[in-house]
Formats: sequence, C-alpha cells, structure tokens
Amino acid sequence: MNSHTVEDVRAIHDLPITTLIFRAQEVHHLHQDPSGVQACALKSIKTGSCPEDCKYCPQSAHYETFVASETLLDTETILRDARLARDAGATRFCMGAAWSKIPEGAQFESVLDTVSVVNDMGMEVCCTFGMLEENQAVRLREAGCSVYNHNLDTSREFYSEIITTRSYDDRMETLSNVRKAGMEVCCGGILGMGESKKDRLGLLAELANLNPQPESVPINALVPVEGTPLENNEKVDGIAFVRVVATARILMPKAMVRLSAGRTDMSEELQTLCFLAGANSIFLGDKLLTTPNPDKDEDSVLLEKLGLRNIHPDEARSAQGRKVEASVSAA
Ligand code: SAM
Ligand code: DTB
Ligand code: SF4
Repeated sequence: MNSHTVEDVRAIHDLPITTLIFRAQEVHHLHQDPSGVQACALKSIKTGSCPEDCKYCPQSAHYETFVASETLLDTETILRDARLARDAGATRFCMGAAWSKIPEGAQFESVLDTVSVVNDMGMEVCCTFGMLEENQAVRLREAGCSVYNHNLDTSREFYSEIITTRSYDDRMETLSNVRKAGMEVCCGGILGMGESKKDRLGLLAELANLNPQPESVPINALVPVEGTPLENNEKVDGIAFVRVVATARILMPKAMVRLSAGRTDMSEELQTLCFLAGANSIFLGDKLLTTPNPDKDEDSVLLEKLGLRNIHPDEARSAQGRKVEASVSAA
C-alpha cells in the first residue's frame, strides 16, 4: 500500500521544472505509449437541478446559471451522440448525470439499458452519477460500465469550503463501492478553486494513496461560471497546472492522466507542456457536460502537429505491459 505524505509529494512537485518534466517523461515512456492520446467523449444525460452545493458547478440547484435543467434523456437520444462520438474517434464514452446519488427505479433501469447498448458498440463506458451503493455499482458493471468517475476534487481540508452537502468520506465510500463491484476508478480534481499549493499536494497524496490507485486521473482547470460562487476566480497559473500533471504522472505511473475541463482557455503551447508532463487523454467534442470544449478540428490539428495519435486504451495497456516486462528482464 502507498503512503505518500504531503511532504513526499512536495519533494516531487517542487523539483526544478526541467527535472520534474524529465522524471515525468521517464515514467511516461516506461509505463505508457508516449505517442498515444486517448480521446474520450462526454455526454450530460441528466442536466441541472442538482441538490448538492458544489461551488464550482453550474448544475447545482443552489445557484442561478445559464444551465437549463433537463430530465433524464432516453436511450435512443444518447445513442445518437454515442455513435457520433465513436465516428469522430472517441474510444471512451462518459455519461454524466447531475444527481447527488443514483436514484432507484425506472431512471436507473433506463440508464442500465443505455450502458449496455453503448458497451455493445465497442466503446469503454464510464459513468459519473454521484454517490452509489455497492449493489448499484454491481448492476452498473454487469450492464457493461467498466469505469466510474467520482472526483475527490481537492484536499480533505479545503473540501468543506467548496461543498457543504456531502463529505470527503462520502466520496471515499463511493470509491470503495466502485472497487468492490470490480469497476475501474476514475478520480481526480479541479485546480483554480482558490486552493493553496498545499491543498493541491494534499489532493495528489490522497489520489496516489488510494489502494489500488485510480486507473484514470482527470485534472480539471476550473471553468468559472457566472452565477456560481467561484465565477470571479482567477485562472489557474499554467505552470502550476503543469506541475500537478507531472506530479500525478510520477506518482501514478499506470494511470491515464486526463487533461479535462478548462482546455478552451489553454494555449496550444500549454497543452503541449501538459502532454510533455505526462497527460495522455483529452475530451473530444465542442461541449463538456454543459460548458465549451475546443472544437474537434482544433484538437486534430494540434495532435497532428505534435505527432501524437489517438489510441485505444487496450493498445496503451499492451504497450505498457511489453515495456515494463522488457525493463524488468533487462535489469
Ligand atoms: N454529479 C456527479 C458528481 O459530482 O460526482 C457527476 C457529475 S460532476 C459535473 C463531474 C465533475 O465535473 C465534478 O466532480 C467536477 O470535478 C467537474 N466539474 C464540475 N463543474 C466544473 C467546473 N466548472 N470546472 C471544472 N470542473 C468542473
Ligand atoms: C471530470 O473530472 N471532468 C469532466 C468529467 N470528469 C465528467 C467533467 C467536466 C465538467 C466541466 C463543467 C461542465 O461542463 O459542466
Ligand atoms: Fe451536482 Fe455533481 Fe455538480 Fe456537485 S458536481 S452540483 S454533485 S452535478
């Protein structure tokens, strides 16, 4: 079991940037396919009116934002987007719902049907529906959902300044239920919420100490949305963002590190630094859940310029297995 302290994490995070990126690159080349970037697609299947008070979120019912609430979409509507996403090259389809926890009954049954059809289309299915019980996690996995996203968002200490309607331990419990059901864990955080450097280190330590570590770590830059308490937050410093990406890569070598929300505000050069620091996945499509994302043509141009290619996660895993075996037998 890992037991990284905040001070251990600081020792990595604060390295001279040249050494930090070099170390992240070493880990990245050993454990990942360095030329590959996984494209994921996101779809909000139930939007807005969420009872939780997450201060960053445009979908919370506690704040008045541009988001128009929608009830749960039916399977056919979601499938139309899933097909478009697959045709655009996405290999993972993530469905998000503005629920505090998964509801029982007809809505859950409908979601299970949707999961099963998307899985049959050959895409990895990831869901993010809020808190869940172990039996719900089992049903989701059996329907074909292989990954569940549930973010810790920030350090344990700062969490209660951002969300008062649930606790860090509630999040931990859902993550444990996801694991018990045999699903992969996608868990990360948001930078730019007014947290200190120590809070970022604390988040990284919490993520790296999860046992087993998350297979997927989304790193979001806050998208400040008018009407939320964080609407006037300053944009997170680009280099500070890169340091977190690199530290995540070093601490969690096998994870896909996903450059998530906030890319519309990042230059090509900053995104490139993130790839150099070990990020190896992006969300594709002009919308995240409710806020904008770069156009898919812009992303193709960038990946083409960088000589990076869209990979399927199975490819990444087998490349990773071969390299680790080779390095072990050479040692
Ligand atoms: N309701 C579920 C939950 O909170 O677990 C799932 C959907 S929620 C929108 C998924 C994640 O999106 C959050 O955990 C948060 O990390 C991220 N997110 C939400 N609003 C954001 C914003 N304005 N900027 C950056 N990330 C955001
Ligand atoms: C994650 O960490 N980021 C994605 C995904 N997991 C579900 C969501 C970002 C949402 C950004 C705000 C919005 O578009 O509503
Ligand atoms: Fe609801 Fe999730 Fe938004 Fe929090 S982050 S308000 S739980 S949709």
